Amino acid sequence: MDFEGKKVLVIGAGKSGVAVSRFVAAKGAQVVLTDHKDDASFEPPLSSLVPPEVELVLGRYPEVVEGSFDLVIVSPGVPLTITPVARAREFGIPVTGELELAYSLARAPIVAITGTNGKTTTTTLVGQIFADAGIKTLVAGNIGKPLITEVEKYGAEDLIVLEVSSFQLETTRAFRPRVAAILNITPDHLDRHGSMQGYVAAKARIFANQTGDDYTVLNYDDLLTRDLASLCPGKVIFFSRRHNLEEGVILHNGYIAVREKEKVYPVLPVRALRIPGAHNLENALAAAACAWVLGIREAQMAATLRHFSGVPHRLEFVAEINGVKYVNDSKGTNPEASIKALEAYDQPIVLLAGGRNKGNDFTAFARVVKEKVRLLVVLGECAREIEAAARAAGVKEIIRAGDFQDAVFKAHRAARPGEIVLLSPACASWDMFKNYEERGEVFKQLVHELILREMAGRQ
Ligand code: UMA
Repeated sequence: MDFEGKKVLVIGAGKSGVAVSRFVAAKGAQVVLTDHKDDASFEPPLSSLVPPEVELVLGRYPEVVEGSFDLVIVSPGVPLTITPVARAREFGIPVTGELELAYSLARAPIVAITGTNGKTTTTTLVGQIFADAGIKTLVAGNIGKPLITEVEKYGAEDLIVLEVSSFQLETTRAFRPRVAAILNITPDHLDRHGSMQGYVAAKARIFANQTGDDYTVLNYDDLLTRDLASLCPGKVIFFSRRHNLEEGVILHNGYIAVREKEKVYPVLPVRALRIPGAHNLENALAAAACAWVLGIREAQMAATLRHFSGVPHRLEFVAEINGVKYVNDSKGTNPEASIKALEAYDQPIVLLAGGRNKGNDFTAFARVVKEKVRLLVVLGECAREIEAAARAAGVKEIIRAGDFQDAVFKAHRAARPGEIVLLSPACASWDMFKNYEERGEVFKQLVHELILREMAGRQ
């Protein structure tokens, strides 16, 4: 693609928009980067992130008229219904996304992973399997690193493992991964996609351009995902936690195993996995399927699966103090995510929950708390709301914390050997922290402080 002298409008000045603006500007395009937020909302200032030749139009969108731009690149979080996109389409100006643009420059084969839940863990795991197998591997996409930033550094012998979202898939045209995986589909982002049908259709774009030489990995246990098999142009590889499929990645005599009709290749005992919970087992099965179709053998996969301990802030094991395990699930920013976290454990839990409610209802969450939690420590802006929901569900042991440190220390004092102290707030962090990452980091620091105190106490 020749960008020299081309007029390019980039909409949305987040990670994706900044990366793509820098890229096309470096290729000689005249770039306008626009965002509906004004200049003061950007920290650090946008001017420090993009070269001076990128024109910034902030707090409003520039007018799009015939001939004003040669190309419009829309950030994933920007709905395609906004005026400048509609105008561009009216005037026949091509509209694309960062993923599609980066894809057109990719020389390495791509493994692309989507799904409502588990994308980040599975993408990280697949990337790790290939990296451990000695293949130069780029892990990028929705995971937080726009593909465009490094796509050109990877050649035909290397591999790209991409987390892709329904938002990114909406603007794809030619995107054709060698392996496409859909982990599961449950209602999400329906405000953007209009309906469940729209959401599934966006997800299905991941395999739309595949051919018979490519592979599509699908979750057999998830009916919506299973049913997509009939639409796949590529070879379908199912994974299943519940069914003993004749072909696919399954559970066999307590092992994760690849089955090809009567041949079964055991990979690793399920109990050797370090990532907890049924949903993580599905992530591991999916990862094994992606690796297998590209020639990774059982022993190589097992070596990675055995050591993989997940991604930061998601059921992240922090430490064990006096027989109590501390787990950071700061990424649990909504009730559904925290329900999954609670369901991942069989041991009694001391749960730290609360923060800023993003408009969610805590009733279903409170029911799972009743079942799984021995002691609930509530904190943050919506502490009372969570407490009320928990009491209504019959939870008796609840304590309120003054601040975040108080919550961690109270949990520590109350926890008994064999229990898990779990930070999974079911809320956003913004009442106390910049983001969930910061909240998780502070949790880990406090746990380490507790370890030091325990050690000092023993001396
Ligand atoms: N904006 C507008 N107009 C709008 C909407 C947004 O100008 O109508 C502006 C916002 O003011 C903001 C910018 O657009 O400044 C944000 O763009 P963005 O939402 O696309 O966010 P990025 O920072 O570019 O991050 C995106 C992905 N975000 C979304 O899809 C919402 C990141 O995924 C991804 O890591 C990053 O590109 C790199 O590829 C995050 C995400 O939440 C993790 N993804 C969703 C999910 O996983 O469920 C889809």
